[in-house]
Amino acid sequence: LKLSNYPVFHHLRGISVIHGDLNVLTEKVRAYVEDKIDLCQPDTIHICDGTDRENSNLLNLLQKQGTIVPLPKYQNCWLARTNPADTARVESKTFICTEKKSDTIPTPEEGVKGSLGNWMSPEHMDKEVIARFTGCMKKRTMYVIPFSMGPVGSPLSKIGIQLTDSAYVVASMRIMTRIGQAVTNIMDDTTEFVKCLHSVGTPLNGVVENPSWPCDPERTLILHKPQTNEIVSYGSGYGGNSLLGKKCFALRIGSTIAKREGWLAEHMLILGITKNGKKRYIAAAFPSACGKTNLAMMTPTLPGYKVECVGDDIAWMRFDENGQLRAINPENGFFGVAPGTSNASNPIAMKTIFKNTIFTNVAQTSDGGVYWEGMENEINDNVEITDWLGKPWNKNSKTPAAHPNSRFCTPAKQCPIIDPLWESPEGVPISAILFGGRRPVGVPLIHEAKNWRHAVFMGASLRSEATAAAEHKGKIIMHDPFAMRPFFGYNFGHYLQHWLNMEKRTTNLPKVFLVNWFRKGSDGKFLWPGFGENCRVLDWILKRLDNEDCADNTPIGLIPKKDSLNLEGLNGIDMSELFKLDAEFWEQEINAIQKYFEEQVGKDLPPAIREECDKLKNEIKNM
Ligand code: GTP
Ligand code: SPV
Ligand code: MN
Repeated sequence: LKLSNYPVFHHLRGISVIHGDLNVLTEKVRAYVEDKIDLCQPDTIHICDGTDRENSNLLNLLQKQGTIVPLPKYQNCWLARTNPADTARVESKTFICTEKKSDTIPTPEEGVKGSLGNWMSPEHMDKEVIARFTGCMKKRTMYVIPFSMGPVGSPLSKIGIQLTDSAYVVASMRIMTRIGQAVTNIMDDTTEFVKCLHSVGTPLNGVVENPSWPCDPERTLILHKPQTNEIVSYGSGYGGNSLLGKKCFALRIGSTIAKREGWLAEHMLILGITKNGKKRYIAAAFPSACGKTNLAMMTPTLPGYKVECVGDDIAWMRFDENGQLRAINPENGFFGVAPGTSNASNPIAMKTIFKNTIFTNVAQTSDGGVYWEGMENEINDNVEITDWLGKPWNKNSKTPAAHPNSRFCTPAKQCPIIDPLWESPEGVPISAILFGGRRPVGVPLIHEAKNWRHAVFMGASLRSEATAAAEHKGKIIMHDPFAMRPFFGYNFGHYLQHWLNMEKRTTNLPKVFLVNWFRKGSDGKFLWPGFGENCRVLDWILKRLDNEDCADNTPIGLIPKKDSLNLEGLNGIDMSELFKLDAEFWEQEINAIQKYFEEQVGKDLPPAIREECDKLKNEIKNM
């Protein structure tokens, strides 16, 4: 296997560099790599250059190892099947490491188990790291991935160096971030970078059960040390645990940097919407698997509207010198939920994902394509289907064909409606922020925050049905403040104060709304058609941005005045059910939120949020 045209006589700590040029690494990067070579003891080193040729060599290698299979129905598409024990983020094994516990998580009430993140001491972290990483890359290659979150060289971008023993991770990072020469070219000895160490690991007994997808689920651990901008992830190859630029860097470490530097790192999509030639940008925070990718790529059903996509998962936002909030998407690709994606629900995604894409844990068709729940009308009746576990599957099977958290990993630039400014170094101007979640009961289709404090309270109170994106079982309603619960890099109480402080940075705050596409009727069916029809809700938001008098005040916020939500051409919408405000429901809701704040955030809860809570409680009494 000829891996490169680089000479093979370079060594680092006595280990051969089999690909790439050592000289592109700065002193600081080299010192970091050497330190981790001593710890992990790889057989060989591969310094990623990001070239097409490197990529096709890695894909060949992965195919030879049986990690991926080609999907000949499409162009340069691949299917990876993970170990069935390694299919989602593991929140219970994800920790933030700080000297003081209270820097990481609020102190819960006595006898209450904290649910706003996990803390570990740095000493404990060092012990756990040594136990897992010592010699963990023996007989393996250590890949060195220089990467940029955000357009290379943008003042808002940040650089990372990920070390990993997984070629799948390299191929995926190449799609999700900007990697290689473009990044090393702009680095010098003063360049700061986030240190990201990853190994898929080997179980303690030394037996790798599934050699095509090595992992160590029993000892999986994902650690973050904000003080030194360091991430260490062991035991899992699944995206959210292994593509360290994404949740670990862009959100957890990112939010701690953002706190220090006065900006926001959020679990938000960014979209541009044009109506009658006037364009606005909107950011929206929904919990995992709750509709960000779908909204970011929406095809509006109303004539005269155009939606363009800047990003589908993460926004880095700051107020510029004119007090305008600006956002960049730090990512370079979409790591999107596959099930439910179809030409009916998300035709734009369908036009994006059938070239240069790595699919993970979807089902496979006998004509060399993919299949998942929701694609029933997209495949030939005569094809045979193999499920994500590699077993024959048919429509009568009792288990799903694709894992509910199966994903596509696809380049953003392939999206036919990618926004012309999606790589703009200064970011796009944000006019509105949306929060949302899966609320089958009680929460109306849309309501608007009364002011900034109320908006922060709204984000803090966000709740949603659990999804397959993490290890939670069943469809319980979980608190998921700001859709960030799994991704806070520091104490949530301090995070709330940081958001409240934004009021001091500008006189031009974005308007804030809460949407719920998921309310159900007594028949158990969704009351709102969703997807492309969500443009009707965006249309109402645009009217509010233009200060149109189209909202009525209610105890929970502003809702559309009668007939102000454009329902033209849409039949059978039960508006009274969609917007019904039930006093009993809201009393329970505010009590649950108050209990959550008192138990989980306690003395770290900013007084302004406690006041908002009391205010709402009083207003609900008059409902
Ligand atoms: P992460 O990538 O996990 O952060 O999730 P995401 O928020 O990007 O989720 P995504 O857009 O992929 O949505 C996942 C699920 O929500 C899919 O099953 C979709 O079919 C469903 N969904 C998205 N939008 C709507 C909608 O407007 N109505 C309904 N009923 N379902 C929706
Ligand atoms: C999420 O779970 O919110 C995702 C997918 O966007 S992952 O990158 O795996 O976390
Ligand atoms: Mn996400």
